[in-house]
Amino acid sequence: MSETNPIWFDPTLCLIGGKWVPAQSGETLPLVNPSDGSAICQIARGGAADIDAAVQAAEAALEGDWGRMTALERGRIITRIGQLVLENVERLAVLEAMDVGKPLSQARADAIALARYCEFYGGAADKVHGQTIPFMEGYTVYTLREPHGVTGHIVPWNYPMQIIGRSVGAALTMGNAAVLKPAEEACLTALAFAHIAMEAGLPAGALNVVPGIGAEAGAALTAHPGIHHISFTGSVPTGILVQTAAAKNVIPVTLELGGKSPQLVFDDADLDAALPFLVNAGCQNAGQTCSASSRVLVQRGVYDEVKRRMAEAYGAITVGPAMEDLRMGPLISARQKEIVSGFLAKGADLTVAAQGEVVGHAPAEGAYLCPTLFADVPGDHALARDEIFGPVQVLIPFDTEEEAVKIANSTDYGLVASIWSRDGSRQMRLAKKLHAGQVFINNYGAAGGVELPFGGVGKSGHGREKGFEALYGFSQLKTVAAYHG
Ligand code: TXE
Repeated sequence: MSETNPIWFDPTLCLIGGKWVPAQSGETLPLVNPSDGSAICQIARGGAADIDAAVQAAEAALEGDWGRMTALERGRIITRIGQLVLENVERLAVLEAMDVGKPLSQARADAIALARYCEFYGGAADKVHGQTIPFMEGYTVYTLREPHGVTGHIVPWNYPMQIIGRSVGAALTMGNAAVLKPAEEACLTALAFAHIAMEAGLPAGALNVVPGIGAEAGAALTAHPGIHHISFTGSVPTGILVQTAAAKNVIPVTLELGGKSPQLVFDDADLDAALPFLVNAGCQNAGQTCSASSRVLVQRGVYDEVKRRMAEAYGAITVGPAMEDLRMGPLISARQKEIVSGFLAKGADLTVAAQGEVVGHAPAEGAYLCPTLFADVPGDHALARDEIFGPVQVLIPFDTEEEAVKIANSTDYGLVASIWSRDGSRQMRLAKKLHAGQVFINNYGAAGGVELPFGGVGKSGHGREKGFEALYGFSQLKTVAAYHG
């Protein structure tokens, strides 16, 4: 690689059993920079043979050094990975900005979050205990937390670093050996992370990375009989395929399938506090966030004011190349732009309250789209119910608390929700009533909190990642009942 090339490793290779090797087919795929449509580099087009080799390498790691390590030793390595990630934040941020199209400062925040996951899980490694269970006279009963074995991780393109941190980080912490299939649209930081992990002393085979197409490498991973657990983040249709494949091998899956997350703004809300969250939760990463708040439900008493202030904020949003670090970058690809444009067309009957602006010098080949705020949207409109996964938010007016809850709970999804109100009783009431895996009161997202269990209900998926809860998900409980008289 040349000195000016930000990719400091050979991106055409897979990591299998501690060695960097090409796909067995010798084939590669192009990675495209969504900011200008240019080719970044080639990546390996992994397939079933590479996945099989990766699973075998993971099995060997479980039989070898990695499987013999104590929790403390694993924790130290994972913490060291976190330290190296922190030392490489800028390099990782540049890769992610180039690959995903997210503004540089958002990519930097993702790299820091990846380090934070490693710190959190590295420190937690020797703090996950079994229990002793009081039982009949003559017995001693206790439980052991054991790894599943080989875990499969299918990661999307929107937050590669954060999703690798929460999923691979937790799986390694519990002593599993991981096979990671990053998204074909964006996999540079997955490869960089693997280089860093090896440098930190992770034993060969504990982490294997096979880039490739979903229907090829991804499907081979989910169907492989040597995989004991799969974590998947992505779309509902692919999640169904993943769960179906896992069912055939009778293995557990964690699915995080996005959402249509609402923010509920009541007449008594602190609007100054709410406004930045209302807009940012919809526009961050160009709306390509699983927990994006694409619906803002506003009580009539403050509806006009919220609409006016959100429209003002939208008018100030500038969109441009990721490296210029404006408020918003391009979408991940021309294909995603087409999907989101299709939704915008479905909103032709709606009122556009405001749009942001794509800077004039943004390359025509980039996947740019103006962020759009729709007002007065009926709760049952397609734009108010379907996941759009782009910079589009809808404003929905409501009169009563009951009506707000009914609209909020009316989609198939249930990932995140927030309540903006000063009424403590209402906060407690609605936190219970809202269908969501996470509810925020007078904030949105709690700054990403790696400590906070995360996952959905309904079509948003099942299982929990992040926090200690993920460590329980990436392990299984063995009960030992000893009779000693
Ligand atoms: O998702 P896919 P895509 C949603 C969002 C977006 C839509 C399409 O609405 O518009 O999905 O995006 C791998 N077996 N989300 O097409 O197909 C694939 O290689 C195994 C929400 O990118 O779900 C990639 O690594 N794996 C979401 C990953 O699955 C397969 C994030 C995600 O791809 C596979 C991304 C198969 N048959 C998209 N087919 C979120 N929850 O944040 C594909 N893959």
